[in-house]
Amino acid sequence: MGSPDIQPPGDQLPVNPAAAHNPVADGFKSGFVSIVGKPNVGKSTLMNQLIGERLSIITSKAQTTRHRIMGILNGNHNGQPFQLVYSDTPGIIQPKYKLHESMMSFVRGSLEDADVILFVTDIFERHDEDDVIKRLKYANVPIILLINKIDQATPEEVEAKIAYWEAHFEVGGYAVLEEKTVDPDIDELAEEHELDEDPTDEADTNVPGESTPGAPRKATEIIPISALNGFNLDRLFDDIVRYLPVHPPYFPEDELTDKPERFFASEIVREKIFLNYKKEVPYSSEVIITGFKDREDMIVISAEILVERPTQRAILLGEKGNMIKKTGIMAREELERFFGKKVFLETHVKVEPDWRQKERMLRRLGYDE
Ligand SMILES: Nc1nc2c(ncn2[C@@H]2O[C@H](COP(=O)(O)OP(=O)(O)OP(=O)(O)O)[C@@H](O)[C@H]2O)c(=O)[nH]1
Ligand SMILES: [Mg+2]
Repeated sequence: MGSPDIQPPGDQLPVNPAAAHNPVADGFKSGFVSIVGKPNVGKSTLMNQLIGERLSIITSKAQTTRHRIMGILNGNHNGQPFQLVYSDTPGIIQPKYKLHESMMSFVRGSLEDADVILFVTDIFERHDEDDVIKRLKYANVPIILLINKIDQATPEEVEAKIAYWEAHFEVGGYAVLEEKTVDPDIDELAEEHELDEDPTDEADTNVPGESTPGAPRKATEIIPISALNGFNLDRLFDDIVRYLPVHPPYFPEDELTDKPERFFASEIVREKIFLNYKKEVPYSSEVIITGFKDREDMIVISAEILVERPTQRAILLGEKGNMIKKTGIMAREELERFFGKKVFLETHVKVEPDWRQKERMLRRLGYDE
């Protein structure tokens, strides 16, 4: 997951200087930084780079992230003690399943909490970000517009994209628009187009982008970045800390994330499914950790993989179980890196028809906010 220099959670936590003195009196800064945008633009890659940990899974397929995942960073920037609470979020799409509705509610929650918004765009993306812009409409906090993946672009292409955004998203300072709130009916406002690569979705995609009527479009600035190579992330970090409000820390200094170890175990197995299977199989799969025993010598993990149809189960298993075996080995290796410990992983594949549409099932899988 993410950058190669990742250590198990907790190993690299910087010391929180606030612990030593009164955080408020010292002008301690703390706040929520929400990373939003279309699917596949590099949100998870960016969060992992910004916190220096592989918290979020990353694949080349759209809709990899299904949850809001917080990554917490404590530190001291040029004498300024801070705690940053990043939120990686699912890419914004037009919901087709109850699963998608939950995913979009995670985006909404993260925008409601945000003190700073990172609006991530992809240098090669067609101009269809209007549904993201609609969600930013009522955000009364600094918005930093990021043009990602510029490692693949020429300077001219970067200039052209900056000019495009300057024409389509007002830049400079940030306006106090209204009360900091998100439109409760925002889902109904969402555009009909999306960047959805799930082939089981029947909707037509990418209805040509129309302009958003009456939406205030203000960004504090536009920064071209490469989340993958770390280009311009220092500059971005300076700005994030600058815009953070003075506030005591929200989380204890030794907390790295809001999610438990089991969550990361299930995400790692899911990532390997996204990497090893094509078409609808990754999108129809979900992973439940049914057992997690942290023993002295190793962690023993049992994972149940849900699919929607018997044919998908057959694909997941592969001939003589060779595909699930390969996936299991890849997952185990990654789990051992992540937890810094030997792992024994057993997997079961189970058919759960239409789990993406079943509210009770989704609740059990953690898709409620
Ligand atoms: N060349 C290049 N590729 C990048 C960069 N950032 C991300 N990627 C790639 O883009 C793909 C998607 O990255 P993710 O971080 O999973 O994107 P995401 O926005 O979190 O995607 P969803 O979770 O599906 O919404 C992966 O193949 C990444 O390696 C970048 O700066 N440069
Ligand atoms: Mg992601």
